[in-house]
Amino acid sequence: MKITAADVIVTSPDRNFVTLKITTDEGIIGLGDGTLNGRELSVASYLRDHVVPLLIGRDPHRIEDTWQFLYRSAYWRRGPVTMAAIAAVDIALWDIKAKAAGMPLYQLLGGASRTGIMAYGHASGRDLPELFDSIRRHLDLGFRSIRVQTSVPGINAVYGVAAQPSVDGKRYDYEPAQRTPLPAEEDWDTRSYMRHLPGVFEAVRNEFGPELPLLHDGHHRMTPIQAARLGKDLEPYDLFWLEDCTPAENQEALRLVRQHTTTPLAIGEVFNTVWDYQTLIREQLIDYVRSAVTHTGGITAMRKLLDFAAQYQIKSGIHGPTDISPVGMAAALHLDLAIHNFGIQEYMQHGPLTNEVFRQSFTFTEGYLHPGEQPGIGVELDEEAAARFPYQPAYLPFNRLKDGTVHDW
Ligand code: EZ4
Ligand code: CO
Repeated sequence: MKITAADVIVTSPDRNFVTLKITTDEGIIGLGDGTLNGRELSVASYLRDHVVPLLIGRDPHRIEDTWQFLYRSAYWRRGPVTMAAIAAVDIALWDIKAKAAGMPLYQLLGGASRTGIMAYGHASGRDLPELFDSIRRHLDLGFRSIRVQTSVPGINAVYGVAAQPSVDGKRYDYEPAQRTPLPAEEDWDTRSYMRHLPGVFEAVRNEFGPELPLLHDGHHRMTPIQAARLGKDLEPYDLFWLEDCTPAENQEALRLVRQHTTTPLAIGEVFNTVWDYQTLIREQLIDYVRSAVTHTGGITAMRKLLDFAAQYQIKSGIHGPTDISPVGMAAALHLDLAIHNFGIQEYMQHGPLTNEVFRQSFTFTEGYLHPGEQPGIGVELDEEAAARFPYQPAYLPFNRLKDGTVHDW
């Protein structure tokens, strides 16, 4: 088999997505996701200008060789743009191989290790009644694990809170990137947040009982000692995980956090290679790996990363926000089903326009996702529908403290 064409499709149904479509001389087509929120056109250019010409004529079955070739021949290693582009190629090649085999991808990864994939949804509220309603809505949708994000008194806009006003009028939790010409400015105060959060978890536990797995995303905003303190303060509420408590390019910081708290820690949605986890995994400083298949070099690299993590009893918690396209989401589900050290899968649910452009075989039943039995990864792209939604500039917001200092968002 030979690759005869590779096309980059940028579409913006509910938000921007970058999709790579690889065509072969045997008529088999593979899809890959290279979406990088707020920097989509960089990946599109990397693919179109620098990768597509290298793919024409190659044997699509040589996935490992193609991965190594794209990684090593670039000379400039790692980085979110490069690794999202490599992921797009890798996912598309696995899609082709599984279609050629006539099997859903998870069969090629060793077959199913479980019957369903436990997913968590995003509940949030500006106050407790709104938060409780949101949790109940998620329980009604079938979710059996729930992430809890809340507004904080004195702060106007907090990451992850759905109902707060956004600049472009869209629901905020659903898509934090806003279609604005410049990034929206938000405000932040870590001490107010740390004072407010434990009481919210206490109220949620009192209302919903001890059983329900609860998660929380700190979104990179604390210093190591603040994170240690928050982890301790949240221990009575038995979190499934505390995510991104510190900006984790400083891997050593997690040693301090770890010494002080037994709250499980999840890190890595902004990482793009196994090297970003070297200290975190070897020293067992985290409990869950948060990488997205789309941002960490695809199935090939994620499988190796998660096998490495498994040696240390660290589990998967693959990133699944709406800025991962249905193609990247489906790729994650095949991996989730196959690996032994599966932990949980984030599932934010795409909007109706996205589902019109990307036809999907995966299912969500009573809290469990399943990638389906269609050969390949199980996603088809409706190119006519995609063409109706051209790219729209959009930025993630950023934070300033009360004195004007830029802070991690
Ligand atoms: O803010 O993917 O856990 N999920 C998250 C996401 C990220 C977005 C950024 O593009 O932190 O909602
Ligand atoms: Co996160």
